[in-house]
Amino acid sequence: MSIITIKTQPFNDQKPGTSGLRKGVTVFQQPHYLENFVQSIFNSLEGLTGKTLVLGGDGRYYNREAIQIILKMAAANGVGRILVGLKGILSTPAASVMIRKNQAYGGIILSASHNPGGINGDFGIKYNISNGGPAPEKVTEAIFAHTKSITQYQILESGDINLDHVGSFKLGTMDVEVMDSVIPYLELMESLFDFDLIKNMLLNGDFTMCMDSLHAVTGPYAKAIFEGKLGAKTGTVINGVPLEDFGGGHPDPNLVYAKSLVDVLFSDNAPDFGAASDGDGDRNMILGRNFFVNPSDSLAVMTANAHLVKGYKEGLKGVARSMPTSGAVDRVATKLGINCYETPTGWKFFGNLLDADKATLCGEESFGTSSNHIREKDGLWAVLFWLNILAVRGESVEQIVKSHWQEYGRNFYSRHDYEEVATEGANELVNHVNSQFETLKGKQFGNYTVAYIDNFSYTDPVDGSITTNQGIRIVFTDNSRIIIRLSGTGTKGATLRVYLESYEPDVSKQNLDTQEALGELITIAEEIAHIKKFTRRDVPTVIT
Ligand code: G16
Repeated sequence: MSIITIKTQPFNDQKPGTSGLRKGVTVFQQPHYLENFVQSIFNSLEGLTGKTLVLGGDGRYYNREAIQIILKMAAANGVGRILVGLKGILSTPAASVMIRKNQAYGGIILSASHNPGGINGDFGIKYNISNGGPAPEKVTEAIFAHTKSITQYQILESGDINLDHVGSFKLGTMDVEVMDSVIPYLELMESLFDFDLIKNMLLNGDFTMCMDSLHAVTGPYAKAIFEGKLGAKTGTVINGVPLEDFGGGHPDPNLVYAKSLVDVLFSDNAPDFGAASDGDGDRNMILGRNFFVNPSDSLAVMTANAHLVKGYKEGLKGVARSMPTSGAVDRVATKLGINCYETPTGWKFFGNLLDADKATLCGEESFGTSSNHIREKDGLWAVLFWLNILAVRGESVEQIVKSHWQEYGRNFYSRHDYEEVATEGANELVNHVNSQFETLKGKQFGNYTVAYIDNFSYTDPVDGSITTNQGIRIVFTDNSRIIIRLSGTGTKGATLRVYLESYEPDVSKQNLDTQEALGELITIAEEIAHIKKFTRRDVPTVIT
């Protein structure tokens, strides 16, 4: 086996987005494309020689090929040991567990998360640092800088490693361990939640649930936890076999792409509880019988009930949410007397807060919630958190959320996505809104008056780093908000996200339909941003 050096030229489109580099599979399949990015990761890491890395992915098309390439490149770049997920499978939260448990130097996760897979779908790669979390911006910027000047990469000439069995191998001087990540993940979950109580609810009561893994990575983990350890009946986990193309579906747990689960939960004989997770297992959607829990509300309810959950009984140090996430959790934090931090979109911004013990729970409107147990968001963790609350309180999901609204008031909240619109139009829309920064303040729109308009920037309270241009906020005098930003995870054209929020303390008005309650704000957003004109769409692709 010898190390060979391959000459290459930079690609000009390897800037990581909100969460790693995401492109179409065919882009990654171009000669040298993956290799350039992987070598740039290695080039940007100091002191990598002899260290341990974690490697795996969400099982999508090109996962196995990419793993073999990365293994050979790691061996050629002096990595000491690599822990690889069995069959190449590693959910994003399990990768975080493996990095932390094995005190690895970092990890490479192959995933395009909720984006569709298959030969015509998307692929992605992200680097996680030694705390188990996504690389912060200074690391991704260093990787990007290397992609722009790369001239060669190193790779070991060798055969492939058998990923289908647990075992230890040698690749040059590097040790390769193929590991089943379900085991350490399950052990961590058992330490955080009252499995006996949940098991009792699943076995002895008339409680029923359905977990939809959308043919993505969580299938093996969900089966081991719910049908194995917790004794739920076979069939509780649906779409539990990971497929390279996610069965042709879109592995995004929301009301549109997980519609078949939503239909089950809104049918006559609906189970008490439903949940879904995404391509790489870090997102979650929570449903009750005939009831959808908005992710922003989910974070607030989890925060308010954390004292009932085994691993969080000692109390929370603080909470954090991304800027576009509703302020529902802020109200709970105020009552608990803890800090609530507001960060830009992207899980990487929570890492410092968690490391510094400033926050215990974090969450985002984009169906992500997690805690300080790892440094990624964690879909199945959120499902277990909810099950633990349900088992303690013995009430339905709907009762729990509605009593929460009664106590704290309801933050009506919705996100309108316009996916894959022309980039030019999306940029023009943003410029058009930016051009109104001087004129909008104080302007009245029906019942609403603009208090201020700005572009969100964030100063990290731990390391002082500053991140600017994180979304336009139009905030009204009653604290209602319209937020406009472009997604950093799409791969085709641009995806416009419009976030809408208003607060309703009056219990008699809390049962309104969300879109109805936000109707006036939706009209104002159109008036200010001319969404239809710039996107050339009459309606959003996805409404959450
Ligand atoms: C990623 C990030 C999240 C972010 C989401 C949406 O999630 O980790 O923090 O909220 O993308 O980002 P955007 O609005 O820029 O598309 P995932 O699950 O795709 O890794």
